[in-house]
Amino acid sequence: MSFSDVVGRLEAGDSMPLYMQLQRVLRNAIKRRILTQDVAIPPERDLAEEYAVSRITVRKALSGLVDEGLLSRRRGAGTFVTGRVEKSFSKLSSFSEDMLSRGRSPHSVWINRSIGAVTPEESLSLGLSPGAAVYRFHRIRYADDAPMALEYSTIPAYCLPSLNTVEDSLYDALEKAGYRPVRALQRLRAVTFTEEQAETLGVLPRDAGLLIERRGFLLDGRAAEFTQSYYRGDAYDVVAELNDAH
Ligand code: 16G
Repeated sequence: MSFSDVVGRLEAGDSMPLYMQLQRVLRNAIKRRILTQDVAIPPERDLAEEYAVSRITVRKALSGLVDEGLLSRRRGAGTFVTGRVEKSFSKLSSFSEDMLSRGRSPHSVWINRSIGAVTPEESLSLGLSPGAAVYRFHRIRYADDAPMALEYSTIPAYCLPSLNTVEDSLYDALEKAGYRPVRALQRLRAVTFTEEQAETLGVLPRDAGLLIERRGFLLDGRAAEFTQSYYRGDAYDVVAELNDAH
């Protein structure tokens, strides 16, 4: 059986550009789990022949899916299905650590970073008195070139020496300052992305997302972070290991 027998063919008479048609076929196969994590995509030359399109069309289709995070390129080995990220719900790890442990390269784009007085909502979440100073870090989080999450963190000012100490990783900065949380409470909620959020994450408005709110604490019980992370619902499975309570 050939690749296109399994994955699907292009429809004759479709007016959409060929690279988009090919992307649709591959995207659907990934969504329907016909193509699963770590499956290799055939070489460009073979795909071009099989779908009777040019190699440029194949290259453009695959690059777009790499940008979306559905495929990833491994140097010297080819192009593979990325699969969904399995995120542990019970580990106090950071986004950077989660990605590095999967061999993916994390980076962030800053939406905003500022210092200000705590809002009433934050003061409840963090147990701070009204007027206390906090840092706010708003970021788009990427794995390789794919946007994965939007993250809004509020950190009490006593946890960091200054705004600029946070570079790639918030937890690295907190650890260096001696204020990395050692315990956390998390809440998970289903959300639909607003138009603006969807555009930032490269998904469609009203697509499903996962909101995880983490309140992190220090050994002495003081709060160290309140973070709202909006994860792409199409890219994440949230997992937890459970043990018999008896
Ligand atoms: C994770 C945490 C978030 C933390 C961030 C730090 C969850 C649900 N949230 O996204 O609370 O602020 O990692 O990541 O896991 P960083 O050290 O890479 O900046």
